[in-house]
Amino acid sequence: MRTGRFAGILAVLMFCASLMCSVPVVFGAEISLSYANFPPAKTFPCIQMERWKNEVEKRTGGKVQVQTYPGSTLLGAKNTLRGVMQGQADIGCVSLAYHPGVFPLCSVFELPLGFTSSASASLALWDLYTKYQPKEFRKFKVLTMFTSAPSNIMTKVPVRKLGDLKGLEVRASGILSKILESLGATPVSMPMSATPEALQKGVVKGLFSSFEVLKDLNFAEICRYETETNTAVYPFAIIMNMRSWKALPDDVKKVLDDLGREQAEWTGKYMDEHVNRSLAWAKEKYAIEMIKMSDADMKAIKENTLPLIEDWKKKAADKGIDGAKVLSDVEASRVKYEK
Ligand code: DTR
Repeated sequence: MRTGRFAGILAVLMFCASLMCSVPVVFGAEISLSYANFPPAKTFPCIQMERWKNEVEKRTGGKVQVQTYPGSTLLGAKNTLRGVMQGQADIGCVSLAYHPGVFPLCSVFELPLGFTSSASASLALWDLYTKYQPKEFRKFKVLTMFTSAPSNIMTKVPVRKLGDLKGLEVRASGILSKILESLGATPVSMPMSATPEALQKGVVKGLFSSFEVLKDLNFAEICRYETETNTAVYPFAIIMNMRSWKALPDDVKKVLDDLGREQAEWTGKYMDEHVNRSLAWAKEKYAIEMIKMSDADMKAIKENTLPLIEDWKKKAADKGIDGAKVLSDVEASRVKYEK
């Protein structure tokens, strides 16, 4: 840490210069990294960001300082990919489902593959990325990946049977919007960050996501009916600007690489535990109603969504991806981690 007037001016100039380029600022803590996240600070993508920050600062002995920017204060949901590519942030959180067609391989995790937890899906997603090193991420360093917990339907009006979904405007994104469509609903695709306003204004009558948002975004107040589908998850990637990555010393690179799988596992476990806490909180505070559809309806949901898997395989083949092999690898991981 430099002292004195000249050093102070130099530090300010360096900091300003760092905003125009992607090379981490060697300033104060030696290395300072900016980390952009789109949803509010109390949501799980930001909770895991703060844990990663603390671990990196601890494991580098303070050599690296991570400046976190939750709630779209640096980059929003739709401009994180470009923003990290251009160096507006060193690191960013991307929900793959917000970018249809951009992630032909890892979007497999948006399909109804039968994962029952974020813990198993997150590890399976990281294993898939590690094995295939998909070219869809070739412009970035991927620091970790994880998923939401399985998705369910949270609504202002009760959805007790499949027919209740007909024409109902429900928020989702990516392939999960197509799942809703296959069930007769009217999907309205948008990032999670846009969902509170859409619910308030009545643009949507509910949302299709994991239950922890009932607490983290207080959706339990407006969506008192929770229909359990426990289907597809939403995959996420934490990406880093490649110039920022290459500028890091080897010892810091090792700390970040060692955190890859560990952070996926930590986030998955946190997510599953937090879903349970959030449901208990929502039942206590808002007396939400948990709804299970009939076995026949659940069977119909499975049958109606199967064609989406074939659609994904066709799109994957168009990109030179052996979809059947990817699905087989993901299923093997699901069996392994869901034991
Ligand atoms: N609904 C998905 C994933 C997701 C689940 N919980 C949160 C919290 C904050 C942001 C996203 C999510 C999505 O919109 O990406």
